[in-house]
Amino acid sequence: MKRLILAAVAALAFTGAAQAQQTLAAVKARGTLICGVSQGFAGFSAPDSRGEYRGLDVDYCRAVAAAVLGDASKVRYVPLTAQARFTALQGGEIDVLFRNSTQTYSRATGLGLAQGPVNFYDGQGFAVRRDANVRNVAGLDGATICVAQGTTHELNLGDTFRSRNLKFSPVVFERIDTMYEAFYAGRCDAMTQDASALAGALVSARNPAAYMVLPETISKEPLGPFTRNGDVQWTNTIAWIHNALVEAEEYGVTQANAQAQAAGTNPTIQRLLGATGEFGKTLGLDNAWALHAIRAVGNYGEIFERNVGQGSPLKLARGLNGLWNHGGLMYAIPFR
Ligand SMILES: N[C@@H](CCC(=O)N[C@@H](CS)C(=O)NCC(=O)O)C(=O)O
Repeated sequence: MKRLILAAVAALAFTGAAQAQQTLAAVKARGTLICGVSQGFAGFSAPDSRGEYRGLDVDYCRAVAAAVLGDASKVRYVPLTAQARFTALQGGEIDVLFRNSTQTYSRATGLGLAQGPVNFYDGQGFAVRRDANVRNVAGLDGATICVAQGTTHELNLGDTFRSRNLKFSPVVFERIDTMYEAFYAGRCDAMTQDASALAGALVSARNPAAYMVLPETISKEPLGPFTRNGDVQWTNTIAWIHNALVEAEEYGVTQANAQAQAAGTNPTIQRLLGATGEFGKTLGLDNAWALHAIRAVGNYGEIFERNVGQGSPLKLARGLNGLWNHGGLMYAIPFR
């Protein structure tokens, strides 16, 4: 009997592992990538005036579709709240989550999910009304603070204020749009979230000049993709697409010149773009997968500048998101 039960458990575990391995094959068979994104904040993932999703996270979804399916437009976007995002991935509703999600120990070890490489180094910030004359976090002592449920921010807020002996009253929201409305209506003295998300929110406020983001951040928020545990091939695919976008920036391969560079003579660039070697085969992709991705969305620097940098209303500086040889943390693993 015991042996039977053990065999059944082993069979179940095997089925689970086999299922977990199937995302790449499932995406190819379906012909569409199902990408989990936010419900909408400017710069990362938000529908534009024509209803088309745009942003840094969206460009990653498009890069994956281009690399895997050869067509960046073959993406179905699933907008998810902070609360719902990980269950949607666990339950197989989405193939990958690109939703300003912070990588942490408990998310890595407790959720049955795999964390991909960091594609945006962020930190938790605070937005206040300019006329409130608050200039730093200490100035928020006794403040009412709007915060989103199911985020790293709830915990960071409590930890920071307690350890600095500051008092605060949290007002917790499940939906981000209701949080913004509450803040703009003056129901809280400050609203807290990732500094990038605050910048994105304020550009679409009715009167952006009335608000400011405090220069101080209180946490590390390494944002990146999540996939299901046990699907090494798919997790690798997502990781190497990010790597390719960063490597492309380092080697000066751009959306405009990628095709010409593939026919050039630099051996690193030729391997990256699939002109030599068989780096597509080991991932289960077309040899020109990185070329497809870069032609669709550009290199990491182009993605950054277009969506959140100088080419966008957010105008965020590269900072930690610069290349490693320009003082940042973006460092691609070599294509060897
Ligand atoms: N990076 C943080 C926060 C991510 C997050 O969900 N932020 C909220 C606001 S603080 C958001 O962007 N919501 C957008 C939405 O719900 O569409 C995390 O992973 O917990």
